[in-house]
Amino acid sequence: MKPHTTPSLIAAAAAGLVSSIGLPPRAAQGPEAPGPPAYIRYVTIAPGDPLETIVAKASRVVPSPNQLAWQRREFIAFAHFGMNTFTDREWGDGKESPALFNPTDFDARQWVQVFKAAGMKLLILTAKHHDGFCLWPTATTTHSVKSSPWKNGNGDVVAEVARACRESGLAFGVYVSPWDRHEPVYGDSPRYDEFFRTQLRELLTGYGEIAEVWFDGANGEGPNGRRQVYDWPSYYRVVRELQPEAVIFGMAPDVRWVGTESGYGRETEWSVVPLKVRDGAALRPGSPHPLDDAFVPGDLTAADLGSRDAIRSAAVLAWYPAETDVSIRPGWFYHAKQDGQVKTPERLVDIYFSSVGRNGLLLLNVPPDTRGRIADADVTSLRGMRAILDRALASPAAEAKPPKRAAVSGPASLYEVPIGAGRSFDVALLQEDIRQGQRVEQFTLEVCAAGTCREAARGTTIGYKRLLRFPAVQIDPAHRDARIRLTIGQARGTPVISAVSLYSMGTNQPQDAAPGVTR
Ligand code: FUL
Repeated sequence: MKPHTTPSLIAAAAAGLVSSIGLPPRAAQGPEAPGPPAYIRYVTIAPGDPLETIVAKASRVVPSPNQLAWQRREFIAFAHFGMNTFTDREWGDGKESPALFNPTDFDARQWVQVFKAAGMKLLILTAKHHDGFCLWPTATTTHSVKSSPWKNGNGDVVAEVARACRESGLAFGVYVSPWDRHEPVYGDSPRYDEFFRTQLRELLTGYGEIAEVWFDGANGEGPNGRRQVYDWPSYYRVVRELQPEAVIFGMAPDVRWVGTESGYGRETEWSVVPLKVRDGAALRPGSPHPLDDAFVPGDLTAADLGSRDAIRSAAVLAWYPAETDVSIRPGWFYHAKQDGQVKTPERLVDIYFSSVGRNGLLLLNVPPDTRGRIADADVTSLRGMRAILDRALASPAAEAKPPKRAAVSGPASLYEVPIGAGRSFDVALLQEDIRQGQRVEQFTLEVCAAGTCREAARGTTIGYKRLLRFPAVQIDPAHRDARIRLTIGQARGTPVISAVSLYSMGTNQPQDAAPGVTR
């Protein structure tokens, strides 16, 4: 990507909105500064900025309050439910009769109980998938639950799921597919934009608080053979106005797709990444959503999104963290023939370590069946996953939140945490205080006892949370001085570590970081 600066950015700089090093104004600059840090969602890179300046700028980018609240949810649920559940398909063509939608034993409370017990904090429902069938009685089309036999056309799936979430303290979000294979005005751009904004307004005003709006990038042909040109900024404006605390996933600048649908994030996962901006579009430094008018979706599938090499030629660096979506089954929708292919508890735990444990959020899809309930096989797997995690995380062999910094020299920092004599462990949990930015580029974990230290694991990024599994370490009961030592070998400025904990998972777990192997 070639460096470029938009004319509006130059105007903003001239107006004093952007400081000379490309930072929006901020009350407190240093990581140790008193008081809550003002947030810097993005920085601009001037042509010719040396790498050290770019790295220093990157170190100051932090999440917005909405992004921080989103990140802290860690593990969230996706429910693909709709016309495809009844046609046994993954993508409908929009020609399905609403008469097919007829769950026999719909129970949103059962979904929510299952998700809550699994430790999930938010549920995103496919209010409309690409086939255009709406799970709420919208006024925009007759292609909805209103025309179905379910509850004689008086049902509202969105309302029932939203209510069940609210009753049990789960946050609620909606997937609304912009691609609509049923709607005749799709492809007729201004008319469809208005149609879609109206659907958004219905969803964002009628169902209480919406924590996440999921915008998929699929953009195929509609029933008239035309492809819609979406007016994204106008969609964002509706969300910002009606649900100011929501984050927008996907085709928007709040939360990015991790780049795969496998459930596995990158071992080196940066939340500060280059963002493409539209030439001539305004960045709005004073706004809570400064990137909305300028955002251009980029390729998120690359192996490296945020390293020094990746940020070297950026024009804008933004806080743009990863959401890792994966289905518990091969398909996104329920298919009875996949009942035997539900991911095992062990596989789900491995996915958890490779998503939440790699600075991402895990969005796990668990599709309700034709009854309108979560099937037994999925319930059993989720229970098993939770049991493994609870057992492992119940009693730390060491824990410090935050750990004491034992030394700082240049970018290298040292933290030490005492380990109980006789304890054993094979998992480490590390966290950076991302309110101060994401800074760690390389770290080593050593176990020190009786005057010697030995490496247990090493890695690159930490970010909000890093989980590492390694061969078990047993501390001799006589070694009362045992401690874990975290050395930050390379960082973007002074890192701020907020947690170091050690746990024991036990037998045969996959390894993330064998000693001596750089991850
Ligand atoms: C994709 C869609 O096309 C799939 O059907 C599914 O909804 C997935 C989460 O996003 O792009």
